[in-house]
Amino acid sequence: MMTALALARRGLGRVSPNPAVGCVVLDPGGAVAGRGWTQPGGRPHAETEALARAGIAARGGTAYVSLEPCAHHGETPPCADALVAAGIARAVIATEDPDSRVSGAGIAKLEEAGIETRVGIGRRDAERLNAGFLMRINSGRPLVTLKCATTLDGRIATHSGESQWITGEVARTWAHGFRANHDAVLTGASTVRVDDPELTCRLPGMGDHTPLRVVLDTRLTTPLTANLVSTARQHPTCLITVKDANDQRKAVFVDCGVEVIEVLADDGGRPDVEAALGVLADRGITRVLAEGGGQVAAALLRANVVDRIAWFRAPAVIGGDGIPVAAGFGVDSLSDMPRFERRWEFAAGVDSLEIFERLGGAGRH
Ligand code: AOF
Ligand code: ZN
Repeated sequence: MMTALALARRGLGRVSPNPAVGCVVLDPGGAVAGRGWTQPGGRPHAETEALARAGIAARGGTAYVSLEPCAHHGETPPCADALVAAGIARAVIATEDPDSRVSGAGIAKLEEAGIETRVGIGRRDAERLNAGFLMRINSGRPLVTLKCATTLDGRIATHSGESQWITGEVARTWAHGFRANHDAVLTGASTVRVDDPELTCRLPGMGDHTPLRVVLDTRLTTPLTANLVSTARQHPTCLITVKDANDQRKAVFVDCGVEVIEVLADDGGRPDVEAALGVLADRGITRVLAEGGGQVAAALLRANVVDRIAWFRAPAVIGGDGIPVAAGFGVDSLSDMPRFERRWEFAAGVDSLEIFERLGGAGRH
């Protein structure tokens, strides 16, 4: 199952709105006969791929699948039927698929066909891996990972706004890897103005892993000369602004290939982040990497939608006049603080990377 999960992970960022699933088929003697994972675009599914490789070796064998096989006729026939037809004797499944078209029906099909079926092996890891898919189905929004790159004292720039580069080359390479396994990357218009990021995945051979690029832009002030705008025809880009945006300004962006989406304003007059995430979920986005500045971080934290934090820290100190990682967001008492727990820590060259998960929140099942 750990192998199936590792295969599944390959799909993250490329399969939405589908889950990233992995499958390992063993022959009756227990040797690996076929491996598969959900393909870019979400199809073919993992099981079809693994069974195709296993061929007749699957007969009487075992299938390890990181998610309940589907039971519905989509563009491809149900994976549960494919496992039955291949003559699989035993199925080991990490967790159920909450999609209403599946939701237990895949397991039922296997059992009805006499396949010995076990569910729950590796459940926690499978749920963590597909937390984005599960979040979209269960809560109508994508999983949100906040990426920060700060000094030890949590600063992202000096008081004059100088921010490039606080963390080193290795940390930045990791950050490109994060882009690759997310469906969308989210930033704010002021970050676009100041840093002019491309928000692409520039890892060798992974140029086509660039996620949808999304800018929260209250007044449509993103410069037309910004890298994001000039590359919008190569990499899908959208601006999320508030309702009743200036039509002329909107048209200019649309002409550049940038999509403009209007959502309700929050009490500060900015695009409401929950509404923005809802719109992204409606478009099939399951995993969002937030790479903005202090305003976007504060808005997400205030709305309590930060599920994970990927925090790169450079061994350096700016001091109190530097710009903090999150602007104020109304924490008056410690009991109001969003709290996280540290899940992993890594050395990223000279910097450190810690991954946190919201306490009691996404990814903890
Ligand atoms: C599987 N194996 O590898 C994946 C599954 O639009 P369709 O027809 O591709 O169906 C999408 C649904 O199929 C998705 O919501 C989820 O329930 C399931 N995804 N199932 O057996 C896979 N990716
Ligand atoms: Zn399937």
